Formats: sequence, C-alpha cells, structure tokens
Amino acid sequence: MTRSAAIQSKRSNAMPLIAGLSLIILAIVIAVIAAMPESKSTAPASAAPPAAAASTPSVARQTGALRAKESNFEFGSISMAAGKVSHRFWFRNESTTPVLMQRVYTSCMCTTATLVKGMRVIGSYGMPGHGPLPDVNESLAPNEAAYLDVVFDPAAHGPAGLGRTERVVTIEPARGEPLQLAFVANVTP
Ligand SMILES: [Cu+2]
Repeated sequence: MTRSAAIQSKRSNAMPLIAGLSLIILAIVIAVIAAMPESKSTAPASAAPPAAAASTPSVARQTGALRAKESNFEFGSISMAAGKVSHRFWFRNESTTPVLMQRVYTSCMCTTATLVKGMRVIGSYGMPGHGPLPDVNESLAPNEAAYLDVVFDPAAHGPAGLGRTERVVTIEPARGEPLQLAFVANVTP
C-alpha cells in the first residue's frame, strides 16, 4: 500500500465525521504520516487529545527559594470607615533544602502580618522600629507551604492616608533572597 493511499482512505473516513474542522483533519493526517514508519499496518489513527496548555503561575520576578502563589494583591477601593482589610498570601519553599525564615516585617505601621504554618499561628509582625519585632526563626521544609495573613488598617494614617496606597511585606530567610509580597489599595473616606 502506498503512503498516499493510506492517507486517502483515512481522509475519506474522517471527512464526514468532522467536516469543516480542517485543523483536526490536518492533525489526523499528520498523525497518520507520523505513525507510518513505526507500524506497517495503518491502524486507525486515534486523534490524540490536544496537549493541555501549561498553566503559567502568576509569579513574577521571584528569585529565592520562597515563592508566592501570588505576590501582588489588589484590594481595589476600600473605605477608612469600613475598617481593616486583610489578605492571605500563600507561599512555598520550592528549593530542595529547608529554609529558615528569620524575619518577617512590613513596610509601614498600618500593616501587620501573621505567619501561619500548619496549625501554628506565629506573630504578628509589623514595621521595624514600631514596637518589638522578634525574630521568627521558623523552618520551612522543601515543598512545604505556609501563609501570611496581612492586615491593613486604612484609617491608621488619618486623612493623610487617602488615595493610592502600596505596602510590602518581607519574609527574610537566614540565607538567600527575601520574598516580598505587596498589595495596593485605593483608600476612600
Ligand atoms: Cu502606613
């Protein structure tokens, strides 16, 4: 049997079923041609399912062992009168060795962060220089996840705190790159 005859018979079988879906037909033809050197009997080419699109993590420019699922969070418009808001940032040790989280701190006194690892709640931690800021000294095993509950008080700065506000929370390991988590809020009265 010639190659073109095989393709031809494949084509005439496939055509009525998927008329109009020219991309799929093309895929089948290519699959048949690709299969021919391997198997001499041209078995019915089962159309392979399309390869699942690789899901791209929404992680941007994180360089250390600690990686956040989402390192930037947008609160949108929030009201001073409505009080504090919070967001949970999940992260993971994506290296093959344990990471000792030495310090956690925030960029401003209006923002605090509590570390939660397994069943343990550790902290909270605020801005350096505003009250005691003890070391964390918690280890995260390879592939282990934990999260930070970050609380922002939009009223902490009074009227001066109106408008676009950006704050950063940093997790500093004993060695290696820190993990920074940021949020943005538009503070209204
Ligand atoms: Cu502040």
